[in-house]
Amino acid sequence: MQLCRFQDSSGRLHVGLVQSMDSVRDLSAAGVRDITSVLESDDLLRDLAALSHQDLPRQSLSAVRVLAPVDRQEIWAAGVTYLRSKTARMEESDMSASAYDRVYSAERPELFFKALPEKVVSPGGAVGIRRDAQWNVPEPELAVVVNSRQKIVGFTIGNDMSSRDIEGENVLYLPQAKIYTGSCALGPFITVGASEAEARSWRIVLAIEREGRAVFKGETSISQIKRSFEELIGFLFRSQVFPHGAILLTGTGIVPPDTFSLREGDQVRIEISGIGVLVNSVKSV
Ligand code: DO4
Ligand code: MG
Repeated sequence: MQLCRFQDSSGRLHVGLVQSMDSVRDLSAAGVRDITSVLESDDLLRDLAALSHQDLPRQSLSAVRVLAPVDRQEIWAAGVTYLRSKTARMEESDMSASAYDRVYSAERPELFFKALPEKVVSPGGAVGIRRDAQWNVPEPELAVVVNSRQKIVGFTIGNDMSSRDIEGENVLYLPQAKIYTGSCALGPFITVGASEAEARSWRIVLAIEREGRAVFKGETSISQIKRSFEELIGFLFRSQVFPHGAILLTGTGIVPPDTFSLREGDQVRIEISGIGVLVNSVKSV
């Protein structure tokens, strides 16, 4: 089952249950206020099954604007969870190489704050590349959706946009490399009811187009993530509460060659087999 947020032609916001690739049932017609209230349910699958049996209005997905599936959750990210990410970061920076090397095998993972819900870019929107950076890349990542009781309730697609030259210059610049206008996209749907083992069997594919031509394509398997999702979430919730839950991007395992940087007008397409496809254009910010 998949959940989404969407806006109708009059601008009203709805929560939807995706029925098929082209239609969605309007859960707002059954009184569902927001994504958070659904994810906070004591029995999410039971509630969604009951809602799916109600005669709720349907909308064609092509007739609505699908929004990032987040309303009140903080967005966080884990880093250096794939061997590929560790190697790339060690190559990008003399100064921070040992920090990346050590965090890959340390007990405590790298976790950083990424975005407020209102700053997240929706499917079809434009992600940002910083004007003061020369080396900008998308980071296609599985995003784990967690409720306030630390329960993993779903999975969506995340793009942890990053400025690698700023990050590589000094590890203390990481927040500037990672958190700026348009630096996080999420969507299109939250897949609920999948186990961690199932999510680990999914593949993630990144394709970047420039003026209609493919300029990069790469793929990996979620199974290459070194740490379990429970472990990452366990650290995120240590000494911290998330009253509305949280979304955790789980790190990237696809890194374009060092000669590649995004340009304004590029199109970034991220596909995760159990979720769908997140497409965004790129603009300078
Ligand atoms: O510390 C650098 C960021 C790592 C990251 O975002 C990733 O591995 O995905
Ligand atoms: Mg990342």
